[in-house]
Amino acid sequence: MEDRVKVVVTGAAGQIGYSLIPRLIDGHTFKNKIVDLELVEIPQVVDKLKGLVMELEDSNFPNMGDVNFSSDFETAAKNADWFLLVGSIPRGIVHNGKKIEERSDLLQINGGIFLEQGKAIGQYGKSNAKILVVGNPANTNALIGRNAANNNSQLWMAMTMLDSNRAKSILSKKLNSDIANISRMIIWGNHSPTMYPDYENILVNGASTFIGQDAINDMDWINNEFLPTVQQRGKAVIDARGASSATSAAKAALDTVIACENPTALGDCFSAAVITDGSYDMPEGIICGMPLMALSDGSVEIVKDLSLSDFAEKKIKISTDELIEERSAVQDLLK
Ligand code: NAX
Repeated sequence: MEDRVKVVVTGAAGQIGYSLIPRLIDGHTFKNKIVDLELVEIPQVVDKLKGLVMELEDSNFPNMGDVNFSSDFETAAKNADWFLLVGSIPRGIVHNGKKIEERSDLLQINGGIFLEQGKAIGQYGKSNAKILVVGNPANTNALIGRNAANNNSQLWMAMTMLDSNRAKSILSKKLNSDIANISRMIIWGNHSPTMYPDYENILVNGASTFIGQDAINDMDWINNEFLPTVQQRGKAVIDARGASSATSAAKAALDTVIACENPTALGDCFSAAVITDGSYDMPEGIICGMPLMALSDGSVEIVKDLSLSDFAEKKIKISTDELIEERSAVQDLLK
């Protein structure tokens, strides 16, 4: 194996990190590539990563390359191909003597982290680096990071694959179909309870004429079960588990990497939030969940030829309005 890929993971000592990092080097996510890992944590917990590195060594993963851990993001960022930005400060934590409950406080504190990381990525990351923001509020963190990076050849994404996987799982049960048979599952908007999981554009069994709307034909179920269940699933997991989604979030991050690394099948697309460019009449300059496709040259583009019903447009507007509000709350970090 000659090809190498360098991957930076922040929040590496957190619960998503523990599930995510081993699977970056198991040969499945990056096929036939040696994976060099840069694991980044805040200074207070960085030493814990020594234990994780010991476990990685003890696991004999076939694609493991060099593994470093540190709290120095700039050094870690040098020549990296991928950035999985998982680290952030969760709601409820006491930060500088204040309990962080408000979304506006969360936006400001995490925005500060993404400002610094964005600058380093723009300056030191590879020119074609791909960045996946997992840490919440993911869309607006990605907007701040992308703006600070000021490097348009890099691709900034916020993760909506978990929402897309959740939606596929629920639809597959409703349609009595294998998950593998459901494609083109798009999450529009913000990774928040306002997101819009687009059941109308799904393909079932790859048949392009058999779209979700015809297949489901049950608006009561859409409005009262499907949409709220997908939108509130993160909270439901917290209520049931006493901790936020971790293994499913890690799987979704890996799914996003795999979706970007391999050309998308004709007619399909995958979900992530990227900077809007005016397509589908979305307001420009927000990081919004969109349908994406990976091309054989490694680039990723917005799929532009889908149609949206009036119902979908109304729902998506609620979410893009929220993204515009979030952007206003962090204006000072976007200069
Ligand atoms: P944890 O609290 O277990 O881990 C987060 C880790 O990030 C901690 O170890 C912390 O020390 C580290 N960290 C904080 N600031 C950092 C910085 N500046 N540089 C490097 N590391 C830093 O959280 P976990 O459960 O792993 O979740 C991580 C993030 O993912 C949270 O923001 C969470 O809200 C978000 N999620 C996003 C999802 C999505 O679909 N986009 C779903 C799952 C998850 O809720």
